[in-house]
Amino acid sequence: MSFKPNPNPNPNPKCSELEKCLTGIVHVFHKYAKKDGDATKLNKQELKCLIQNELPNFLKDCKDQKTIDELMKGLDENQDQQLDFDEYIVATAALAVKIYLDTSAGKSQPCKK
Ligand SMILES: [Ca+2]
Repeated sequence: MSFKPNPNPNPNPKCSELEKCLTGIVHVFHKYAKKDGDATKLNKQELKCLIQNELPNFLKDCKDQKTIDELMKGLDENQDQQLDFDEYIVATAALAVKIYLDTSAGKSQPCKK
């Protein structure tokens, strides 16, 4: 199956906040997954780049290779050493749950609205 990332990742300005956020989640996956030519999966290096560039506040303690290795192992459900979109979206949802729980508990957020 051929795959073509959307050349225009900027959502329509009329899109709602949630629509823009969801589009952004997909765009970030495409942006990093395509670096090795296979736009359908994130390898370990692509995951590391994604974390360093896109989650510098949320995962600031996940920058060393050992932590990246452990994170990949934990997220890689089918153990193929790569993250497909399903595995990525589970990780993204888990982060959203953590943000929700922290917000509900009154903890401060690094990226407050
Ligand atoms: Ca995998």
